[in-house]
Amino acid sequence: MTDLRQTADPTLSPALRVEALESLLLERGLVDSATVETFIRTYETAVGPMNGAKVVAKAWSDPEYRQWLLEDGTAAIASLGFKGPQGEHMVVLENSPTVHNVVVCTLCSCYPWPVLGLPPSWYKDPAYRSRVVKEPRAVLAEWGTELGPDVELRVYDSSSEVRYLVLPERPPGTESMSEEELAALVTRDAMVGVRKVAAP
Ligand SMILES: [Co+2]
Repeated sequence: MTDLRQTADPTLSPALRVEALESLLLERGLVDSATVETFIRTYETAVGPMNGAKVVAKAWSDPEYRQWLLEDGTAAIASLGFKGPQGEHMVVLENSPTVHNVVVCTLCSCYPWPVLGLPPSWYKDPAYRSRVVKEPRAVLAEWGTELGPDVELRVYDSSSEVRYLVLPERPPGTESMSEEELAALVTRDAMVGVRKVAAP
């Protein structure tokens, strides 16, 4: 049997603690392994950054949708079918030539699941979580994102009910591209704000 104390033992790695917690839930019949499997498969295959990319491409192509997205992110995103846990209160942050937004959860790993899937390991890394607040320009530079001194850098902390999605700048040379072609350019990293969307 799994020991409940293992789930809260700070000397164990998060992975081991999660494993202990999962074993415990299974042993006590609180979840069944099929449900856990389905959940993991769903977030690996059906839900991921491809959803957020569709939102961004639509906002780039349709000014009315963009306006709605910035005013009521939750409803505009749900209209494309993307909703569920960790997406109940969505706020969309628009990047521009003068403002660059980047998202973090300083407390843990809050992340907008319906549009980005599960968070990557670097997002959960304590180093990213503390440094992006203290020295955001240095962190972004390490991602290859150099911002001019005239660009205002805003760091958004997800440590509440709100989950953020960055609307990156549309790169030059994409004027004639379809929504589908645009979506293929949009990356997870750009929607968290650590990178820009590269020109094709
Ligand atoms: Co969190």
